[in-house]
Amino acid sequence: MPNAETIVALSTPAGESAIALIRLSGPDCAQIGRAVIGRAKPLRTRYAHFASYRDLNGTVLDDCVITYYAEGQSFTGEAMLEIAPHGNPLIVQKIMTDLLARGCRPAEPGEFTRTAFLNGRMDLSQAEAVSDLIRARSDRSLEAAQRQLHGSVGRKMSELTERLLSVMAQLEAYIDFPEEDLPGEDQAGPSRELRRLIVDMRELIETQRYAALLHDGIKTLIVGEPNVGKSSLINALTGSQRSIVSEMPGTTRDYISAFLMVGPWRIEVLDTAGLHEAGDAIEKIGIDHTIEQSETADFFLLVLDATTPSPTLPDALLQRMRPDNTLIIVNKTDLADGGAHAGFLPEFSQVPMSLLAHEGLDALRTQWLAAIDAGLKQPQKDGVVVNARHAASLSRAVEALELASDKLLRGEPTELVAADLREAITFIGEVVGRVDNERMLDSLFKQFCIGK
Ligand SMILES: Nc1nc2c(ncn2[C@@H]2O[C@H](COP(=O)(O)OP(=O)(O)OP(=O)(O)O)[C@@H](O)[C@H]2O)c(=O)[nH]1
Ligand SMILES: [Mg+2]
Repeated sequence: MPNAETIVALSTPAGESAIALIRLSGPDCAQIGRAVIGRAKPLRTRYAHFASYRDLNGTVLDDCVITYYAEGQSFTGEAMLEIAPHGNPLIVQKIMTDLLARGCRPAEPGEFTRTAFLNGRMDLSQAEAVSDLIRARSDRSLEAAQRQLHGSVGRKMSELTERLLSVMAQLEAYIDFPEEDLPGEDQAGPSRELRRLIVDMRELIETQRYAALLHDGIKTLIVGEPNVGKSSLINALTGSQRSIVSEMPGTTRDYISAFLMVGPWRIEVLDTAGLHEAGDAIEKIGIDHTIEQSETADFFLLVLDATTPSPTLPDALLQRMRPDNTLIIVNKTDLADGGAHAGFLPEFSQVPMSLLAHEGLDALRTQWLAAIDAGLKQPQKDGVVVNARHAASLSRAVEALELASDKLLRGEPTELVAADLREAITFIGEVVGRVDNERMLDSLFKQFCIGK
């Protein structure tokens, strides 16, 4: 559904910059482009015109580069205009005011991408990838967004749809030919393929967890008894004085969080209050917070003090720590060799460290990266990762397939099985936007930035 109006937005951040980019999309682009640079001839498509921008009063606002994209040759599929003046907020504001006076309407967040989707320039998963790409903060999430932008999710949905259609075609054979004409084992084919599809789709749904980790970062909790060096560790990892360090046990009362990179991964690391049984009321609240945070943590760094005996940890915390999601850091090796902890949680890896002497951080990073890589093996061979919206649609598709599979086993009429399969195909279609649901599109594109 093409825009009747021409929309306009500043696509670069507000503020001073070398240049700014103002984008327009819609039917008036060709006419506005010519008018603002006073050109009699039509604008050349995909050509950078360097000219003075004049407002409706004929005042020169700035020298700009103006690029025109003819309908069908642009991001949105409509005629588009990109105006690049100097990045002065005052100039930008004057140009925006002039463009509104010329009849443009301010674009809604994500409206350019939404128009591109509605004009069939991309499927819905690719439109979402545009937003993911802009927000990606780690190499891994960039890679995932780029793959999705290039259609990885769409291709996967086509593959699943093709497989379902082929099962349907086999079933149609039953509808067309009475059962006695077909050998009995033929029914086993569609049934087997259905089970395989269910397994494959469940695996795909599982990758949602991975997508959330890419997006939000791997949540890592630094835990341990008071005074072992937890705050010193978060400071060393982030290269800042994020958390107060002191020789007084119980310095950190509540958790403090920071972001950092470990190899290609984005990590949210949280320093927490020291764990010990006989604390004061405030410390107890801090410890409760730590336990609460542990419920959603993906990884733990358990810090021990080489000079003190091994700790007794709260059960609620211990239950969440496994050898594959926890590294033990034996700190203060400048004071003692840490051998006292050798038998403590023997399946867990230990990294000796002296934060005072700046020793052990590299080894920690190496082991940490290896542990994350091992724990987060690329979920799918083809690297396809789905988001929460995709997973919800796929789950409903799986439910429909399970119904179909049960009906098939019970020997119910093939027409009923086919109806479930068609429903599953509709749900798979939702992932790439073969849906007629304005509300869903509204909520999805609202999360975009303006000008995208
Ligand atoms: N000798 C030595 N002292 C250290 C080392 N790392 C930290 N410390 C000291 O240990 C004390 C406690 O450090 P913090 O980082 O505040 O410990 P914490 O675990 O955050 O303590 P709480 O917030 O009280 O739970 C400080 O005096 C640090 O300077 C180390 O590797 N060697
Ligand atoms: Mg602390």
